[in-house]
Amino acid sequence: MNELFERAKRVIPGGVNSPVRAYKSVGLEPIFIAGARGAWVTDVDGKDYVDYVLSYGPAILGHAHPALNEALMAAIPRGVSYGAPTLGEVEIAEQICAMVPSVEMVRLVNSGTEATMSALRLARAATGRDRFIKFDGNYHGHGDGFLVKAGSGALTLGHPDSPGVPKSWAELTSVADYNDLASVRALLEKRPEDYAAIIVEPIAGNIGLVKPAAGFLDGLRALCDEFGALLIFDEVMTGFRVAPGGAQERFGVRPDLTTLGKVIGGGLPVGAYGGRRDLMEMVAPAGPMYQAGTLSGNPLAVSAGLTALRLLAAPGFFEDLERRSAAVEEALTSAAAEAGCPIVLNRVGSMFCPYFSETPVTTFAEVMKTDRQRHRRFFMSLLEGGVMPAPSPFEAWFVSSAHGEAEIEHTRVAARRAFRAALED
Ligand code: KE4
Repeated sequence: MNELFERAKRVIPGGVNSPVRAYKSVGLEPIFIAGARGAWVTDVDGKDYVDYVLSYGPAILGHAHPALNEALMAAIPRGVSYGAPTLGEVEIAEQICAMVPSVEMVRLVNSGTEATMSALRLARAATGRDRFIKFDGNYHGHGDGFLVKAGSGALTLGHPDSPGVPKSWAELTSVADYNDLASVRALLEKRPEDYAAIIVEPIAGNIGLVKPAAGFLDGLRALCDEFGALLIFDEVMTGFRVAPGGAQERFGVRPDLTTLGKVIGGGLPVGAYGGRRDLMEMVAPAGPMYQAGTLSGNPLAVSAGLTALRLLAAPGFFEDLERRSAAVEEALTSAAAEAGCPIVLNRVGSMFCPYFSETPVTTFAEVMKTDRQRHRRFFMSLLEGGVMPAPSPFEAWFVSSAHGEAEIEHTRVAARRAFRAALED
């Protein structure tokens, strides 16, 4: 694998097409994957792992799901991209509007980054205001204005504020503390007429997993109404993951705009933004706010996404996924207890994060105090044991409907050893 990485680094920056894959934060060389099926991935040396990365969220049905394979095989002979509207795009838009409570209209794009960039532009167009508020550690893709105290790979690599973002752009981004409504009000009161939007991960999945405190999301809704800003839920990670209608269904808070990605494409490149009809009617060609994309609504990606969403919408899917996720949580927490290794495991549905901490982890500041050396030793031992979480203490783990008893027992055995390894200071 080493020679493949050396070869990759000669032609790809850092040898990877997305920084978090580089394994830098755990001081290892990245594992190259040769294939995947169900809950398992296989590396280029033929080693199998139970996968908790799941492509950072999309593979909620497990890898190479037969129904998705069938949909893709049927779509390919029809040609893969036309640059023209198709029936599939109407069907997936109807499916999204049926599943996500606040979405009355939706525009497909090709990534979560495009979705958040477009939603922010729409909020600015609708309000005539330029500033917006994000939260420390929240990650909304690599759009310039969002790379200010960003989470995920930006935080992992220690570049939460990236060079190359014009100062004048970063200036329009205000950063508040997650779960701290007073920090939001303070910003709004300083410039009561200037904020177009508050964008938030309704569950903070890019600093591991931090849940919204009781009243936090409702509080943001009220603050937006009080100051005339729009509330954007970035559900790229939580959408179709923590409930059929995402976090907004789970927590009962209605944003003005929602961004989506990951699961929506069934593993193929699909993002989307949607919400109130009066706002979405402003998007070209219906309205003046311009946004476009050659491959937006791509027929191949839509065939996979539509198949995936229909499977998720089936009765009982999320109850089954909750049972599997609870079993994974129990396997990890009991393994940690048997090893005498104190952890805090934060979970919402089928996304979770085990932190090496003896006290609750409910804010970004508390995440930053968790023990990363223990995480690194834990991670390395898990890999040896054939279990693959994300290579960063700032990424969530994901469970799929393909994670069964065998995978969970395999995880328990590997985790027992890994928690003991974590303690070997
Ligand atoms: P993409 O542009 O990577 O499709 O989506 C950006 C994005 C937007 N909003 C949220 C809440 C997200 O979690 C993401 C992307 N998530 C990371 C994983 N934490 C992507 C993994 C990567 O960068 O390789």
